Amino acid sequence: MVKYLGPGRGGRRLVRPYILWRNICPAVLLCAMVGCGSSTPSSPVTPPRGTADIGISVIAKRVLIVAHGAVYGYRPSGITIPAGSTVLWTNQTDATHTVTAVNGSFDSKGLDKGRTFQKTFTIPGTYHYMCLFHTYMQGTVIVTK
Ligand SMILES: [Cu+2]
Repeated sequence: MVKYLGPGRGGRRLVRPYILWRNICPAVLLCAMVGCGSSTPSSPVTPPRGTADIGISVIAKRVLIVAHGAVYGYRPSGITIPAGSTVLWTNQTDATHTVTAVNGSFDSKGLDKGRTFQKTFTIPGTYHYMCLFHTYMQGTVIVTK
């Protein structure tokens, strides 16, 4: 399933973790995790390591997850970036949030206070995203050519 991704770096980021998990799965999951049922693990996909940052040092846009009293939101909630740009979300609230694409193309998983999530957008289009824990939290990334 190798589709055209262009010369961008986004493709490599997607492939590497997948290959790692394929190598680790038989040894770790079957031996260490008892009764895991061989289902795909969800939380370890986005480890809080800095390895993903090595090739992507330029953050084109920063989005903060903020609280207005008991109401949370992304600020700014709408951004426009050229293709190939990286967006960094930072959770500044005490609550856990996610940055989850409505079309399923990305998902930060749970971000605790102070945690960040970054995504490089290589394909132009409009990406609506939301928080799985507070579905009224919604944002949009418009990626231009
Ligand atoms: Cu939330």
